[in-house]
Amino acid sequence: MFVERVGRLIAGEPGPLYRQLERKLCDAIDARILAPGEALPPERDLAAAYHVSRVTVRKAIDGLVDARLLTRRRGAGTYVAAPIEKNFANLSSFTEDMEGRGRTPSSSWITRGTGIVTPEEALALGLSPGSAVTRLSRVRHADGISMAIEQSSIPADILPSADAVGASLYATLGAARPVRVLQRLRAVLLDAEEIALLGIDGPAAGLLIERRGFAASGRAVEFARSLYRGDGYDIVSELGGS
Ligand code: 16G
Repeated sequence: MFVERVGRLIAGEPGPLYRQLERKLCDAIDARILAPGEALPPERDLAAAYHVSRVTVRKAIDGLVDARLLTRRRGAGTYVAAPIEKNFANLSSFTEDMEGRGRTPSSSWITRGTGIVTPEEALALGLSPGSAVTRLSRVRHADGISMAIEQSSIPADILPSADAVGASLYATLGAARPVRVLQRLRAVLLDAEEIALLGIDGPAAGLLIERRGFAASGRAVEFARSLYRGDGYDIVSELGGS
């Protein structure tokens, strides 16, 4: 059925077979015959269905993974890419962002706890040395797919324990959540630990956002490092307008 949807390869057409297969898949993705998020059949099934070698299938898929039209999930196969459109200039939480796009957010904890501020946290949060902060470190998922690694430090008098945080940090902070942020963004190459936490194949690029969030009172309430996977997001912004 897959071959009927995507189209057959034409014998005798010039150029390598993998290019022809790559083009067919690309056209089917463009025309939404293959839907965002849809799983491709395993390589061996595609090779059998198209009467080509697995090497040919792999080369065609590699080209489309490089072009970000397909994504490979370790141990789970190949999927049509479904990047999240994110406006990094807004103040929404990860949970709100995902729910607004009809995706189901979830998180897995890496670490959480309360400790004494590091000099960097003290500076970012305007705290005196020796003050306590609560730290959370989470892998964030959309529909079970890893999207980002997020680390947040919150003054402990605002969030005494990370155990109070359920699905959403900002929901827990309530009226103390940030309403203004200062942030810097930078492209990074993910290290081996980050690749393992996200469960993706390396080498991979990411977008690192460092944020200081201020509550309505003007107080710095969050110092956060969010590492977004490069193939998971399209950055969008609206400029000008009335
Ligand atoms: C966003 C924030 C992050 C915050 C999180 C709270 C950026 C770059 N980062 O991901 O600083 O901790 O939302 O999400 O926007 P939550 O309420 O779902 O836990």
